[in-house]
Amino acid sequence: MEKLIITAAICGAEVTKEHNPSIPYTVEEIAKEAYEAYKAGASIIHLHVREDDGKPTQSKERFKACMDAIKELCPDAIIQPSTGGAVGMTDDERLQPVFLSPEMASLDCGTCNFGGDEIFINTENMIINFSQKMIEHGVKPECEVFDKGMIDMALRLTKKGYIQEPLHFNFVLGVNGGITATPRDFLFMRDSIPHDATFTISALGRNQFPMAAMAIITGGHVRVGFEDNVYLEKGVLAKSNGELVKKVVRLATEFGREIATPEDARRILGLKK
Ligand code: KMH
Ligand code: ZN
Repeated sequence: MEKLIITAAICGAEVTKEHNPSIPYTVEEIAKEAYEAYKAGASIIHLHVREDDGKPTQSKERFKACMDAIKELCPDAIIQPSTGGAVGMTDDERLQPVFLSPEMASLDCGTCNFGGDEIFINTENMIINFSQKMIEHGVKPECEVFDKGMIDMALRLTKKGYIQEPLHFNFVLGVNGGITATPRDFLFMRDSIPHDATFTISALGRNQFPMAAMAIITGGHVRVGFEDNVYLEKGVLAKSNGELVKKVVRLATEFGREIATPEDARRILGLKK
């Protein structure tokens, strides 16, 4: 089996210091959390950024400041900015980090309910536009799929030439409005992507580690981090993203799966640095 790529989603847009005081907001806090995750074994940093007061932003300048600070501490880490941002942001707002030509970025492949009255909007034309901007700037998309229909959307747009291969999917499981974080639904997703595509599992809340184990034993890759889960175990808040990454490394080691370095991850994902 290929080595295991661990992505750390260190910050997200929805969780706050009220959920866990270690959620990073400032440039320094974000760089430190990225470093803790990287040191523990993460090769990809999925990045959202915040204002100093915690408000989510997609500002190009703020992304540049955070990416520069992360690169100082983690010189070879793959930085993957979010183009999802936060619910309610405009397309132009969300697209800003793509213009910094990062190696990767998230590409959300469909609209879904996002809990309460929230709707995370990603129309077909938006996906085409975001993907085209990524192609123009040499950015590999991580196709974020919250439900099976989003895989079909990504495959259809790939066939039409709007999304470039090789495809890499992130199965985001357990969003309040998306597919559940269960082995059955994961296998349905896994069996719906082409054999030569790679995939990562991001499962929300208490399902993060059980589903990480599913990814480890089925040849997938794993995303952990505060964006998806703030607990190390039931009732115990994680002190850092590094603790969450270390737990995945322990699981992978038990199952005999080696951890990918950033260089390994670039090879596995077909990234050209
Ligand atoms: N914050 C969510 C609304 C992504 O990073 O591309 C969207 C999200 C997905 O987190
Ligand atoms: Zn995200």
